[in-house]
Amino acid sequence: MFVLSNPKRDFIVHRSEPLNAEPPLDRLRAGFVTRTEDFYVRSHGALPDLDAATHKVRMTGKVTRTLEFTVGELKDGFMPRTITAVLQCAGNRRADMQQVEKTTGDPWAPGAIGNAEWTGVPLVDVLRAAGASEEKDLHVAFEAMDVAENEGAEDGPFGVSIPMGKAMSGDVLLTWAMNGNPLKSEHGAPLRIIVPGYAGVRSAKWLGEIRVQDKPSDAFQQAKDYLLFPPDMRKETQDPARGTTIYEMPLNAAICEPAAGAELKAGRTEVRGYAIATDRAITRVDVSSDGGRQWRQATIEDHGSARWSWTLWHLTLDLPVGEHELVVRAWDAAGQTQPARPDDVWNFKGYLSAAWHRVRVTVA
Ligand SMILES: Nc1nc2c(c(=O)[nH]1)N[C@H]1C(S)=C(S)[C@@H](COP(=O)(O)O)O[C@H]1N2
Ligand SMILES: [Mo]
Repeated sequence: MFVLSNPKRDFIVHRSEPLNAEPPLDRLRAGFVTRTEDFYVRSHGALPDLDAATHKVRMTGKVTRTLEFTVGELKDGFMPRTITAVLQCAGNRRADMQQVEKTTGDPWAPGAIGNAEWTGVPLVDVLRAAGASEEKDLHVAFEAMDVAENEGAEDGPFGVSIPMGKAMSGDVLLTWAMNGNPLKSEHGAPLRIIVPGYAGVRSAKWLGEIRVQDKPSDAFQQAKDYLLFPPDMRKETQDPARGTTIYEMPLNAAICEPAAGAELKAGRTEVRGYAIATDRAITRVDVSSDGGRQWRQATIEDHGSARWSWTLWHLTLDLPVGEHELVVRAWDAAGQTQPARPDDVWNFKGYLSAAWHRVRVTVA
């Protein structure tokens, strides 16, 4: 891990070719909407160089009319919509899981997440224009223009799929803009899909083809990777039949400030972070300063009804001199909370790391 400047200044870089990097957590927590320059990047292969003026995306498969469109044609032909939604990597917070036992994948801190304003056209409108079959057991597959480096398998075009029911929801967007500006190339220009509530991997960047089909994508990312495995499974023995495809993301929360290892002055300390419950409201955020024995409730910041966004929270603590373990856990509208220890959810790919987040600080 080293720090590199362009295109993401002072990011924590897990890999530079292709860029895999996350922002420092105080910058992540700077606003309800994450600035594009503070938004993580997760890429499986080299950036494809696509010309927005001429690049065409095709819609094929179980449709009555095959469609082909540039971004310009999509903008001209359909009503745009803007949705504020979190995009979050299934490997967010993997570093915590790696303290239990090594996993595959990069050691993401809690920064592989961001909340952006995405502008595009609802996928459902384009599916209807193509006369797509809407049967519930169908899948909509996204094939991208980048060649993914696949661990333990041959390189191949990045590909994923989502169930038809989700594709028809109206909130899944064929997206050309992020935070009011055209998508940056590292975020999928000229056109990507945004699937609110699902793991980031389903939000394919650099779209090439959208296919309506009767089974999930057989691309590596869909069929072999991004599966949640039971704890006994190891890299050497992995059997995709025993894995569960990761679509919706679990309840999670993280402390963004103070930073892990911070040396603080005695007195008032502002603890700030995010929580997310994926299509449920966050009803309570508990913060402990003694490793999780006693808890206080943080103030939940109100940003109106933002169905697919995160929830920001803060709490002022008065910490005495000494070492402290700050802990956060969130509760959702179904009365669920997070597991206490990463041991409880460990899996060899290090996905869905959503145990209580712990940050050690020293007060002098
Ligand atoms: N074509 C393509 N789409 C992709 C990826 C990729 O490597 N190639 N990475 C996926 C993963 S795992 C995540 S978490 C998000 C990251 O999006 P971002 O880089 O815009 O933050 O994009 C997803 N879409
Ligand atoms: Mo991801």
